[in-house]
Amino acid sequence: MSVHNKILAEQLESIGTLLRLAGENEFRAIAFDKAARVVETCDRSVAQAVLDGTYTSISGIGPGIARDLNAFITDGKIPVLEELKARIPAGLLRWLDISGLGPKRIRKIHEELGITELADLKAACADGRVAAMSGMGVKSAEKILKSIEWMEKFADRCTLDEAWEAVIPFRDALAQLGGVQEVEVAGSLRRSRETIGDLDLLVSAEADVAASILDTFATLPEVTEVLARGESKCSVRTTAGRQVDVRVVAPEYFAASLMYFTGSKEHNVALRGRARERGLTLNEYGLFPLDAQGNADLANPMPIETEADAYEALGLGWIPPELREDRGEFEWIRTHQASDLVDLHHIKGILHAHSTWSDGAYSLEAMAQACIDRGYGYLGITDHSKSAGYAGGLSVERVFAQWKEIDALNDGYARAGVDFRILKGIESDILTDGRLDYDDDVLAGFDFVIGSVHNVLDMPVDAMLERFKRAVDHPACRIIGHPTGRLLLRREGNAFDLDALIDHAAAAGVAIEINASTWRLDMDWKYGPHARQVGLMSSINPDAHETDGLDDVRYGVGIARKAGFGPGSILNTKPVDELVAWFKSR
Ligand code: DGT
Ligand code: CA
Ligand code: CA
Ligand code: ZN
Repeated sequence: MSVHNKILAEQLESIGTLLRLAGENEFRAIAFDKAARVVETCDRSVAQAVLDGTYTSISGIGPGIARDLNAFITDGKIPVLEELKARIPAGLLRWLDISGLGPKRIRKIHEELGITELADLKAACADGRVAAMSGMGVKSAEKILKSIEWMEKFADRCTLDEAWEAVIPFRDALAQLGGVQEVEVAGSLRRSRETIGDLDLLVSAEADVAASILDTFATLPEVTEVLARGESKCSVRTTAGRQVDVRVVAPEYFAASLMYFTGSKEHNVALRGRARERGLTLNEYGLFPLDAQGNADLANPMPIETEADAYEALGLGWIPPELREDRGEFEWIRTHQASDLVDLHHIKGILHAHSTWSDGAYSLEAMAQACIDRGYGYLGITDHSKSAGYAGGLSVERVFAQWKEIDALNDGYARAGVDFRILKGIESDILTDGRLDYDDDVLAGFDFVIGSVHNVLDMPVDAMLERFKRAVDHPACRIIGHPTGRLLLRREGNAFDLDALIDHAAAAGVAIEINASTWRLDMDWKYGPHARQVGLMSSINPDAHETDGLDDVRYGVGIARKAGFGPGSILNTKPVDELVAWFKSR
């Protein structure tokens, strides 16, 4: 139970910072700063002193600070800090990461300009509002803007598509080098997490070529900085701001290493536990028996040539990387196998896409052609509904006009013998009271309706749940779009009880999409086990606003696999006739 002094000092420092950000008494903030410095420079364990009461002999730590530290040591949380975090808008807390902008100036800008989001601060720096404030000026505004851009570029996490884009040149370059037997992406990217920190690559090669492989790696054109270099590993920063870690391991260790560096840490901990139960020990080099003294018998490794061998030796089937989060996969694999999960080749068509009829960049015909080119059998076009004025939402007249165009295009496909169909869909706003955006007779004319919340996202959670439930109860509603409204790395979604909505939707026979846009990936995969338990249908929807956006389906598939969904739970694995029958079945 020993918490390092530095960690305690950081907690106290945070309290001081947040007190200033909240506009509290400056002397109180100073007291926490001082205590932080005392703790950091103390030459004995402050945690120990707090626990055994001897802290009274450390000057600068009074009973109040001791109580706070004790709370952190025993509970991991300090009430005053939690209270401050809850009280200060989340947007402002992000501003603290802007280098060169302290809590006092943040507070001043926040109060004078009435803004809390990073994007708003950026705008205010760009349009002169920050520069016009007393004590700021053009130079300060420019500096803040630079820092924000820097922070965004080098933010320590990125979206899935950005991560793949960053890692592919490295993977492909490594694969071509002499002596390289295999290259695999490991880490969170292999697990298809919704956001990615650093990128992990694993190379199988003999030790004598490791140095030359790493030399090439470190000098690839995408590298701007070498962060660390060792005999068998190297970390670099890419020109796009991503960190890439590569490790070279001997072929005989590759399978065990791949398992280890795929993670997650939690999954690995559970695996090591299973190994121990079987008198074995698992590490990044392999699986070894334990001798009578409980030490690893490194001279006698278990034969592990593939990940599947290792899982088998631990009494398990091969667990797909997406499931390796220690969230039920060890149970799952007892009654399932990897091939039970939905895969990209199961996807038969596209639902949820936009055209120039509303805010899309391509004509309906071009979007349909892009689907045909990708081998899909249908496109359920879902432009925005009439209330979405900002996104060119369709008036009733324009809905009818679009239907005409759809009929004409479908006639054309039929005449030309193209096995493809456009379905008449709409992404209907769910109004604040839960109504859909057209009269019932108009809604009944669509092949399917997606109900999405696009405004007043911050309503109280109970009201938000009711709003969604009412939309689900409308007989025309077939799919709920991006339920929480989150934008990854940008804004939190509404924290209403999504499990309750899942129950409600499953009972009503309404699907909840997995929005495959890498900014959304909403609903989140963590709801998968509950959704499967109650028989919810989902749909992997690209929400494409341009033809390239259709390819986001692959990220949605990764998230659906993480959620544990099989093809039978995903609407757009159905051929068009079955799908249309499902839409009509309500
Ligand atoms: P990220 O990078 O935050 O998106 O998440 P991961 O899971 O890629 O984490 P990362 O890059 O720190 O580590 C890659 C994998 O290595 C991780 O999933 C599990 C494995 N691993 C196991 N133990 C350790 C450890 O003590 N340190 C590190 N760095 N990795 C470990
Ligand atoms: Ca990583
Ligand atoms: Ca890493
Ligand atoms: Zn939407």
